[in-house]
Amino acid sequence: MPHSDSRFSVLSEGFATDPYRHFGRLRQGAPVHYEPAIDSYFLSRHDDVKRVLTDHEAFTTETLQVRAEPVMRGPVLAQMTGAEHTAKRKIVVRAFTGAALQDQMRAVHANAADLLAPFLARGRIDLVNDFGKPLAVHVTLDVLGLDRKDWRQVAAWHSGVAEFITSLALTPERRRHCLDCAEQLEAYLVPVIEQRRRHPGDDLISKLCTAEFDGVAMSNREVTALIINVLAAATEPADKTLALLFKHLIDHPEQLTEVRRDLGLLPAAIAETLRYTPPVQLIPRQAKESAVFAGTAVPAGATVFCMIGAANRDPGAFAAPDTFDIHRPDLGTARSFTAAAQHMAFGTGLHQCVGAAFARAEIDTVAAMLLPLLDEVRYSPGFRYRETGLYTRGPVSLSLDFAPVHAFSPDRRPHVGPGVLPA
Ligand code: 2IO
Repeated sequence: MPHSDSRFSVLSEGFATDPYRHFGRLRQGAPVHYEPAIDSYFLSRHDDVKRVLTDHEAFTTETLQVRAEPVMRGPVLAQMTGAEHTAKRKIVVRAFTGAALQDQMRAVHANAADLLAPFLARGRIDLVNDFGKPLAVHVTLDVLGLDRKDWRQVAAWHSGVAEFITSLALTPERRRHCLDCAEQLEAYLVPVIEQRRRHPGDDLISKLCTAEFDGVAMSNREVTALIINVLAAATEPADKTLALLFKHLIDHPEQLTEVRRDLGLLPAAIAETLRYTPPVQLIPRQAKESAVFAGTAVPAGATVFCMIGAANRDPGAFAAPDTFDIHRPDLGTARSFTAAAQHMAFGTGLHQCVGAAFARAEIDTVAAMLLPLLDEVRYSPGFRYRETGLYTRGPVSLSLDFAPVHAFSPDRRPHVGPGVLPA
């Protein structure tokens, strides 16, 4: 029998307002929580989540055929296994590490400086809507090699795609809207793909177009799916992570002071932000055979959601898990952006995020530019903090006041934290 508490639902308003308040009770009282309305199981313990994500034979990504493929327009990396997965994953990893990463951080720095400039003399910025969201899209367009002038259109299509993959239930109207966005995005991408096949450049789309697997190039459909995969994965969590980092530092002024004094602490602050408030809260899997967790059986074929926010605050994995502490000894900062990470904000196992090193470098570069400029940073008067999202979760807005800056000339060189670039 599924363990379900009729009084509690992860689909309730109370849970949506503050899921963190409920995680302890879930881990202890209902570590395998069944949600009848969506016929899915929610796992909240660190051990159980780790088991599901590392045993990719027993817990497959087949559910992405219905949860992602309709808007990705084809299979994403996370759906692949074996030699195909290894080969295609390598293409994408290469595009996000080493020399490519160095070039990308120059673009991140330039984009951030451009977006920030108009707000500096005003002494007020909404870090989500004025800065983080447009920045995430600009950076992703640069990486892919798409035209920055199309950013508003691409951002709108991305919203539809993201809504589809991150909704636990969609009305037929919203579903149609999301599919329309995806179809228009695909129609926009296909001519670009065809052009890059003829005239490849250094961008990721060109690399995907020219790469061969078993001597055969990928079809337009395969390339499209991987482009939308990267678009969603690089855009959707970025503004959330940046805003959450600033929120936690503002809420812990002594840690903010320390990070300001030593920007080398940023990777630890980013890793702790990802542990404490992961922007991706849920990772779905499908049980191949029936499986038992904490004495409760999950049937074969069941959809299982790994609750990353709950696992990251499991006292069995982290001491004083509800405390934000960039110096926590059990964080393991150096490992936090690798397969050995103790927190699971990037997932873990075979399909662990390919963009982890990119994410770290992006947030590090941007935060290192913002911190010295946003002197006396604080919440704007009357600002009310609110988060939304059950799947991806982050601040709705983050309106900040700071000492106005009149002469702005950002350092031409991006700050680079230790270990971001290979020596
Ligand atoms: C895009 C939630 C944006 C991924 C997904 C269908 C596959 C995969 C993820 C992350 C972030 C998204 N899942 N990235 O959770 O590529």
